[in-house]
Amino acid sequence: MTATARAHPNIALVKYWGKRDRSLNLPAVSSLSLTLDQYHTTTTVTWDTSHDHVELNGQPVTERPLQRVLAFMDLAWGANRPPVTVVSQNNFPTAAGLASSSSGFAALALAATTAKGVKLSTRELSILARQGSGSACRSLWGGWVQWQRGQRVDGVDSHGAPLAGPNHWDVRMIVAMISSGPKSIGSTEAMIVTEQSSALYPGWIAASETDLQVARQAVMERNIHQLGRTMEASTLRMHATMMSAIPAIRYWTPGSVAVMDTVESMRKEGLSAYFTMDAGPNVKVLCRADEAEQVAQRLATHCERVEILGAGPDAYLC
Ligand code: 2P0
Repeated sequence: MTATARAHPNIALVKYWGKRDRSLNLPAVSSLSLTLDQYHTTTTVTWDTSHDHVELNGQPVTERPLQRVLAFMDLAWGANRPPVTVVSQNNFPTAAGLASSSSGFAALALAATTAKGVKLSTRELSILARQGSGSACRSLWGGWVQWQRGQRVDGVDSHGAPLAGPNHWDVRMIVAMISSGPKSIGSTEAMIVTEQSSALYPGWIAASETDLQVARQAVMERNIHQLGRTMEASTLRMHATMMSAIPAIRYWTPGSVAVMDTVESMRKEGLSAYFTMDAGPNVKVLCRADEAEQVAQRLATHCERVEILGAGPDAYLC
């Protein structure tokens, strides 16, 4: 009744922001991501313990985050769920816009079902993980992964699907760490405020399908300029949409802007570097593998620290 799984977080190149169904966690748009190599979440699930207990990085999880995990355990088990113990560890900052919920719920889905003695297909695991956190449905696979929004009301056609494995294309994603502290507002809440109040939200949805097609083609053709341009357009459009919400949601800090400026300067000098940002101040920079050291050195003058990451593997049992 116990199992341990590990999953790696993914960074969206074409972003997911907004839901077409909140209870099933169905997205308003399709998205495309790269799973990272060195960061990971390792989670052990043990069913039928004396009482519910959830622990993250050595600390008990309480209140809303605990309710969120236990609701997911209800889903993973079905009716008459027994008490459960979940022990999870991230080897990178949690809730800092570095996609810890993507690796977290992917590892939890795999560990929970395996510990129950059920073997689901990766697609079924992806559908389950999506209901814990949308981006988690992409972290079951390594490398380049697409999440189709799907059309069905029951959500069974809304899951991740591998586009290309981690060895398809040797690029780097450099994390420029501006702050490793938790974000000011969680993504789920921020998405709701955006959907309800941003005048730009319909435009965001209308533009994203083209971004997805262009980015897909760029990945398949290993065209970093086409992918980078599309990635920046997607991230800027997503942030513009949330900045125009009421109240405005702004994850950018002066440090984030300084990193974006540096990326633009490097590009003018001929380097192939492009930025993306998620729900936090940290900036991630996509670049060629052979330029990564040079790009990282330039970024280091503007942030707490930099980490050079590559494409990571599928989620797996430990
Ligand atoms: C993404 N983000 O595509 C986007 C871009 C952040 C910005 O998915 O509400 O934790 O649990 O489905 O997956 C972060 O949001 O949100 C996210 P829920 P999630 O990676």
